[in-house]
Amino acid sequence: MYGVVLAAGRGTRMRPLTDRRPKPLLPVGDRSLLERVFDAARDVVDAFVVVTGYQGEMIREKLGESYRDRPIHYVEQAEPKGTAHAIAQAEPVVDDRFVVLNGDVLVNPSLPRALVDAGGTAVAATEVADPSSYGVISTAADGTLAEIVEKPADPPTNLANVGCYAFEPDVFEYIDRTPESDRGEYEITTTLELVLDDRTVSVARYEGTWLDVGRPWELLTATEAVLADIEGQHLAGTVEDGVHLHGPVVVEEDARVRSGAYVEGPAVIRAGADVGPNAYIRGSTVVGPDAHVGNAVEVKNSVLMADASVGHQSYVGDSILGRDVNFGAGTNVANLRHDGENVRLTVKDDRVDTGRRKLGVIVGDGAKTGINASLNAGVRLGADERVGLGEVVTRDRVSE
Ligand code: TTP
Repeated sequence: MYGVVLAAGRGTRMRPLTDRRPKPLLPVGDRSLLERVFDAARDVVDAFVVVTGYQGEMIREKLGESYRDRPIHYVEQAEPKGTAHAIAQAEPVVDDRFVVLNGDVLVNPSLPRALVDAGGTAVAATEVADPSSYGVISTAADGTLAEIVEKPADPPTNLANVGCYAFEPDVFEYIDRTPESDRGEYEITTTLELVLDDRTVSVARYEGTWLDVGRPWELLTATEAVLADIEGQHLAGTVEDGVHLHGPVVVEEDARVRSGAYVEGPAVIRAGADVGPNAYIRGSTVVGPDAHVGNAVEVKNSVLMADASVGHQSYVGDSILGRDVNFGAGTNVANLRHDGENVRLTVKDDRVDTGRRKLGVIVGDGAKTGINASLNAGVRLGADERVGLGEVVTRDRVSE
């Protein structure tokens, strides 16, 4: 069976982290989101079809021709005209029943399995506390799909559409007949309405992890979820005498944790990273490949991508630092508002409640701060942005 993975979106809500990479290549723990989607589907899938678009060449370069013995076919969606349009690009490759997964979700292998077992055309559904921001699924008396209503004010059920499906090859004929939606996209949920006119659609119930990684803080949530599954300590790199390791900690090959460092897991120090001396790393933190955390730096619940560097006597909390970010000595991140309210972040021009009391900064690749810079909670810095020495940054610096 083929697994079609949708990876063509622009990822605008994730900016600035998606300025220089497609969203599915964002790192979650020790591998990319896309590789985690592959891992979830690998049991039921013989080969993958990846629909690429925005910065698709990076995906081809990074993943190559196969993933853990499963061949990868790439197809191109020239414009992100919607999920149905994306799936249509797979038509030349797939010739049998297939599953569809988004390239930006964190799910367990039981999800693709449930779709396969459901038979025929199937949509995955999971119970959520507040379904009003999702596509909400109603079922008929026999448990098959009755209707999907997008973001209803008064949700008829608690079942959210996970956005993962199984299709018969005739879905391509239905996609051909799918009209444009109000927001100008060809959406697979509209296609499903056409299928429903002719036959039943199964609802595959799913109860495991389902994290849609669409906005910056959701990358922290996904990282927390993945790191929570680490058991024990795995120390392939160098851990100098006088380092204190507590809880689940991974130190990959060629990484070095210097004397006096105090690491409270879950934490992953990736290959080639250099931490300390006397650094304090608190969970859930990933210090990316070849990243550097200097003397007397505290990093808490944060993601440092490859080659990021945090200079001595800095504090980084609940933050994401892109590739090659450089924080000058004494850079301090605020991650809590004085009024104790949730931190808000700008997502596509809207100020959005992140649901987090603690959130620091989101920093695009290559950005740099001078010594003693102060960055307020919920600030985004664009790729290559420069913050001067001693500067206080209270507003986003991202060109939209
Ligand atoms: P979205 O998250 O709706 O879109 P996006 O990834 O472009 O992000 P944003 O809204 O922030 O710009 O897409 C859901 C999934 O479908 C995601 O995995 C990307 C994929 N997709 C395509 O492959 N092609 C498309 O035309 C669209 C709209 C989405």
